[in-house]
Amino acid sequence: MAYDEKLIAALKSKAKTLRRDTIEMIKAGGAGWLGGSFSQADIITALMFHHLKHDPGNPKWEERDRLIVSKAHCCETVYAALGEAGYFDKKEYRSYGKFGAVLQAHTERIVPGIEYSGGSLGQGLSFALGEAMAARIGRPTPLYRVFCILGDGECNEGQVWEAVMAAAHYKVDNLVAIIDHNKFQSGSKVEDRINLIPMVEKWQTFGWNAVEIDGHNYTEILTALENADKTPGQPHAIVAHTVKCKGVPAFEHKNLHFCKLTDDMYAEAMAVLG
Ligand SMILES: Cc1ncc(C[n+]2csc(CCOP(=O)(O)OP(=O)(O)O)c2C)c(N)n1
Repeated sequence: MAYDEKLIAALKSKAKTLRRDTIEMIKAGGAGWLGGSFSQADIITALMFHHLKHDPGNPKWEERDRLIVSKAHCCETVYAALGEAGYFDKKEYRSYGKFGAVLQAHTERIVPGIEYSGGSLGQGLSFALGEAMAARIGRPTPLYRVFCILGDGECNEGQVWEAVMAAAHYKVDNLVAIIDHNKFQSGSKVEDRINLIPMVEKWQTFGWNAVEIDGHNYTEILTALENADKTPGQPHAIVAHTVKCKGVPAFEHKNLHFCKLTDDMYAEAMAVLG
């Protein structure tokens, strides 16, 4: 599908802002989830600033699409998107991770716009499935769509595959799972743990309409999201190939999972994002 160049340029610019604000939060908090926040930044941007139906002035609007970030440790780019969209004042970034602050190091529903309090991996897809099924009760068409971002390492955890089976069985077609396939989890490569690669075939075998894309290419992200809307009768999985730490070349492909930000790293990042 072809998209307006101005739209793509605007989304790229937003993603740069999200990555820059993520760095500012991690600097303020002393440490943070750099790698997985940066790998999902383009997906979050495409959802929040183009695809989702939502209203920052009315975060609890009943008809809003739900964004469930199951890899809830990667909170900084989510906060950055919400702050940028106007859900809360960006000055909250300065207290990120501090005792008593609203913005903590895993997403919590206390924050306007956050749908899911997480931290224990492997549970968000079940939560998302419940939300998606609720949107269908007593209605010919669902009241809203539900998007769930999972980590690839997370797919080793918890209830992920129970939710996958149930969603296919009940043909929950207003549910879209997006797997941030950055090939790393906390301490190692995903393939060196319980290997789920190749990933897309597994979701297909379980009955999902599953595709794989480049998770940093906006044309591919937007096309996959639109195609999900046009394909009824099955839940949808988008396996997004991403790069951990994408956005600052010196960091890319490194497993900066939960890390401190040295002054040198801050300067390196700001030279690209500032
Ligand atoms: C149930 C559970 N087990 C272990 C952890 C510790 N943990 C935090 S992040 C992480 C790795 C997650 O890897 P992935 O889902 O690939 O995330 P990403 O690389 O995108 O940050 C682990 C194991 C956890 N939060 N929850």
